[in-house]
Formats: sequence, C-alpha cells, structure tokens
Amino acid sequence: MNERIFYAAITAIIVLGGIGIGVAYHDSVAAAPSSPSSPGSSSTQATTVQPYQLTLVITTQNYFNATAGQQPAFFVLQNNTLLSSENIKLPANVPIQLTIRNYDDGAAATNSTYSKVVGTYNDQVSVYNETLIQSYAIDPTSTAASGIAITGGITTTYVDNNSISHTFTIFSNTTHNVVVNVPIMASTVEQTTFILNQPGGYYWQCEAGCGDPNGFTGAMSTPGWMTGYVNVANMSLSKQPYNLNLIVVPHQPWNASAGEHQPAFIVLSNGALSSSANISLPANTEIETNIFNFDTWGPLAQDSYANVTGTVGGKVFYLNDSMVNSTVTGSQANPTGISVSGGQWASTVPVAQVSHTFTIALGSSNINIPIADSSTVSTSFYINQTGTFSWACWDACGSGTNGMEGAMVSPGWMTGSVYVY
Ligand SMILES: [Cu+2]
Repeated sequence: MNERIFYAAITAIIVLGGIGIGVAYHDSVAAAPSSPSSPGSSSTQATTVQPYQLTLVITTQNYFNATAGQQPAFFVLQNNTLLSSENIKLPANVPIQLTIRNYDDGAAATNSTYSKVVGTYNDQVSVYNETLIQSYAIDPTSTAASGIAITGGITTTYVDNNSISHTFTIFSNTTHNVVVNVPIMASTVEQTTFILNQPGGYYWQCEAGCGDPNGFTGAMSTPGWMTGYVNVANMSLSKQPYNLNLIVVPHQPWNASAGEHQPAFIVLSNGALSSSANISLPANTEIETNIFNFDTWGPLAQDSYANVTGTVGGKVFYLNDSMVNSTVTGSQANPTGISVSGGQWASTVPVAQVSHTFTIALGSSNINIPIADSSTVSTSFYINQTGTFSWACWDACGSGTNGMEGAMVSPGWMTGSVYVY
C-alpha cells in the first residue's frame, strides 16, 4: 500500500545515510549466542536464561485471491503448531534465537539496501541446506565411519540481493528505522540471534518484492503474510522449553573416491552446526524439538516406526510446503489477514512418507519421532531420568546389505548417544 512504500523509502534513505542499528548490545549480553551463562554478566537476567526461540516458516502455496493467486507467507512455529505471523510477541532484553525454514525456492527483486544483515549478533546470519552443508565421514570403511566432520553452510553479514528470496525486517514504530534485517536465501534454514532492548511497538516486513500483481501488493501489504506487528515486552521466561533443532541432510560425502553419499542428522544451535554423535539434554524438562528434513526420500522399511511414541500427546506436528494451504481473511478486494490452515498432528505418519526416524532408546519406552520427507517436524518430549542413552534412525537409509550399514551404524550420521543431565 502507499503507506508501506512510503516507509520503505524513508528507511532506504536513513540506512543509506549511515544511521545504523537500532539495537544496542550490552557487552555481557553480546556473548550470549556462544555462552549464555558466561560469568561476569551485569545484566539483570538470570545467567541461566536460554535464548528465546522464534521459529518462522515460509511456505508458498497459500491462496490469496484471483488476481494474485498463490502467495508466500511467514508463519510462526511455536508450541508444536503453526500460528499466524500477524502479531509476533517477543521478550525485551533477552537473546532471541531466530530460526527460519524457507520453503520458497526462488529469489525476488530486492533493493540492495536489504542485502546487509542488521541488528543480529555480529551482524551475521548462518545459512544451511542440503547443498550448502558438506560434511563428510571420518575414516569411512565398508560398514561404518568413526564419525562425521561437520563442514559447510554459510555465515555471512551480506546476501547478494539477487539471491534473496525474502527478508525478515523489523522496523521501529516510532522512527521507522530498520532494527533487524535478515536476508533469506531460497530453500534454506537460517539462524541468527538478536536482542531488542526497547519494549514497545515494532512492525516487520519482507522487503523482497514477492507480492502480486506487482511486487509490493498482495501478500506484501497484508498482515500475517509478508508483514505484521511485533510487540516487545518484558516477559518472565522461567518456563521456556529446552530447544533442540536438528537438520537432516540426505546426501553428504561419505567416500570421496567412490563418490558415495549418505544421510546425516546435524544439530543446529547458536547459528552453528555440531555433530549429533553426542547430544546433551536436560532431564525433567520439556525438550521442544524442531527437525528440518531436506530429504525427499521415503518410505519407511519397518512399519512400526511410523508410530509416534514418547512425545507429549503421543503426536508430532509436521508440515511441508504443499501441506500448508492458508487463505486470506477479509474480502479478496480488501484482505485483512490470514486464515492459517495446514500442517498435521499425527500419532502415525504414513509409512510411504517417512524418510527417517529420530528414536531414543529408553529401555521399555522409546521416544520415536517419524520424519516425513521434506518436512519440518515439531514435537516435545521429556526424559525423566538421567544417564546416557542411544538414539538412532530406524529407517534403513544407509549403505550395504539392507541399507543398514554406513550412516546407520556411524555416530553423528544416523545414530549417536544422548547424555541426559
Ligand atoms: Cu535415516
């Protein structure tokens, strides 16, 4: 709309004029992404405060109206379900770990003003997907490797504007300055951390011209699609769940000379990847798990592992681009927002869709999370005992006889241990 373009023009002038970030990090808080409990913190927050998790999903197949057709939209993935991005509530003065799963595989015309990452820790964002991650097997043998060397992904302060699919850009309500700008590349998971010091009103917009019929109408000017409100307030965060983000990449170099590739689970935290060979989790705590699966492959070989066990409610919530089919609210001529539709809670995931499982062996009661192809899976579980347990994928996705070798028996690929403290 006209007002929106007006703000964008003002913002461009301000940014080009060199007025910087609206976020001021406390020195002690700036260390939060790598060491949230670092000693010497002078802030008022408890040193045990974890980053607040803001997880966003962008899907493309949402019907807007007859003119625009299907439009992309941002959603908030929270409490194991999909919510509108029209009103996003965030805590003041707490590190916010932003994770974005972008299902959009295309770029959109974007002013180069929005190439720069603004307002995040070190003004950086980390970008991952199946082709950007290039981890490889340590000491591959015929049946097992001794582990995984995690490499790949991009950590950057800048994304070329021809490679931007969307942006998540937060503006101040009062100054209309850019407070946070995260350029988002096609078909990726991105992660970064930022802090908003000032409680109050903000708004967010995508600054890539992804709307129809021209770049800045349709989704671009409708709350819950490519714009919305951000309310920042002081919040008590004592009951935050512990967050476990996993990325599943199907095709990592195993044996360079043989040209062999295998799938792997990789842990995503603090904007960095780490091996899933050893995963540490707190006991007696809600573990909110988001699994970003880049594998398009199915089905499951052992049908029983299609059943969800050991999670809260005995279910998982999962979605992919084609499963989310939200529509506009209001009239098509005067859209007012979004009606969120899609994603699925399931106690059994259809066998044909399952490409891996994340299964923690707890004696008689396993936690079993079946993972549909190309999906984002969100679920929560508790482990009410301490100790060291094993996790494994129970879909035969490795090499060798029956697919049970290679990744399936190699720590950090399709198996590992879970240390519960
Ligand atoms: Cu697997």
